[in-house]
Amino acid sequence: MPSPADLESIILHTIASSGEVADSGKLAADQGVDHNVLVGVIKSLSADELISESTTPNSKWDLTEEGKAILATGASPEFQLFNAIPADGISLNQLKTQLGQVADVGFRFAMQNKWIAIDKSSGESTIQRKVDSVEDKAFNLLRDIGAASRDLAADDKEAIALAKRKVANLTSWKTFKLTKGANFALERKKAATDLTSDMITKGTWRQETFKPYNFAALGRPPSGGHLHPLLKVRTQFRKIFTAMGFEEMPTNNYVESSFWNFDVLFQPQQHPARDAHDTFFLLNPASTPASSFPPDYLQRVKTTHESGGFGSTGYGYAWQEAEAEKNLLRTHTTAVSSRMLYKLAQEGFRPAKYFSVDRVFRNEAIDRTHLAEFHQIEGLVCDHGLTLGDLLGTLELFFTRLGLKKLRFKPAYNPYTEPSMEIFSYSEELGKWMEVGNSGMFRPEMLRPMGLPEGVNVIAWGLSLERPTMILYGIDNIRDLFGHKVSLGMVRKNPICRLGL
Ligand code: FB9
Repeated sequence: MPSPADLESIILHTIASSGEVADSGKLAADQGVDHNVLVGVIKSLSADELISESTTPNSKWDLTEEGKAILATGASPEFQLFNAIPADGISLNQLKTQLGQVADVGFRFAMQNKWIAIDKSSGESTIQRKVDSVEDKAFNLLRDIGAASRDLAADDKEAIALAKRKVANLTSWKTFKLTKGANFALERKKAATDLTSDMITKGTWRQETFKPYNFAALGRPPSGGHLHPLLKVRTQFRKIFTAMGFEEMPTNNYVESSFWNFDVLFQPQQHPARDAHDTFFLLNPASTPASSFPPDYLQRVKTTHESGGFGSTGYGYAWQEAEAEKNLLRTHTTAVSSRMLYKLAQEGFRPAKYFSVDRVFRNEAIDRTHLAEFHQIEGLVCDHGLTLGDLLGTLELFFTRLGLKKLRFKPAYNPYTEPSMEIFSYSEELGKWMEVGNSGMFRPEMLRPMGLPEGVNVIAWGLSLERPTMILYGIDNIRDLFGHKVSLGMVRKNPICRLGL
């Protein structure tokens, strides 16, 4: 049995010697191979344009089992019925008695052929012959099909009539006529799959045939792979926030202006957090022109810092645009919250619940649990008449979903929230209270200049992604979790406990 490689050579040499392979079906028969195997070789040669193929339609009539049964009786049912009718006629019942189940089929086709008629003149229905003799064409055609002695087209009407009687059927298939292709050769030059440095230095790439890219090819299934624990814990936080009806904020800008990161939060321009010792300022581009900030909003922010408003005395200093223009790596995702709240005010206030989980950057001393960057998690609720009680209740709901039930709150200070609270939870494992976040109500000096309606408040809180992840995965040095010294094996770690209930 020739191999596909043999078949390839047979095809190429046949075309070279006689100009073509007239019919792939005949070639398959001559070689004693299944035509489908030969088609595979044809498609491969054709893909590389060694050969060209044209399609030849083929069809063949065959007998069904029923057709073979009729052939074995020597005559069609209608011919048998016609010959069983005496000169003076006969009833259908008598014919059924004589011919059995052949009578019904024979009656139907003898009537269709107009060989017989029903005579009711004597009161009882008898079947009479309408002609003296008939030719059993159906049987003759069955005999010729069975013997494959007649060349029948696929649309032969008599054969189609037999197919309708389910005594014959048509099989159709394609074969191919093969001729030389654009790249015809007796030997297939294996297409190169890589452009090597050797080809380039020697210039042999000019003679190479390169295998075309198959962009539909599936990628190699990865042998393994693990999500980083931070990403897995981020997904869990996303599920908790989403379940609480919060919408994720767009946080895809690490670089921010001091205006959005500090000034709009009513953080004074002399605040130590705005010093280069705590914040990463950019050298290039060093600033965002103040003209790109909403001018009316900028004026309200300036005035609030200088002389207050909304019951505030402000800070009483000369607010500098140049300071607000300085670009930095955002120190908190509250910069994103400020943009979202401003947008909410400008588009027409509606109650909203937002959250964010993304990287923030602080130019601080690093230690076992702190790097110069971390992932901040922040949640906020903006609505009419929110109170500290709403904040406490929301924090209870949120941290309970983390599995942190016993909470205590400690007054704290943030430049942009008043009141502010540090959040603590009692850890049974550690046997002590641990800080789990910070929170507060955004000040009017932040909210009013945005244009949020009177009476609308915002409760907000934040925590880090690294701290819970390190606890969940039993990692006590943040460098083993995040950064260039992380061992890749770490991503295979399983959590030592679950986040949540
Ligand atoms: O995440 C923190 N601790 C934490 C959180 C969850 C947790 O889960 C348990 C296992 C289940 C365990 C611990 N902290 C906040 C507290 C400390 O880790 C702290 O030392 C480090 N803090 C970071 C800031 O460090 C420079 C964590 C980070 C933090 C702190 C405050 C905010 C965000 C992140 C905030 C805020 C805020 C306040 C008001 C309005 C809007 C945002």
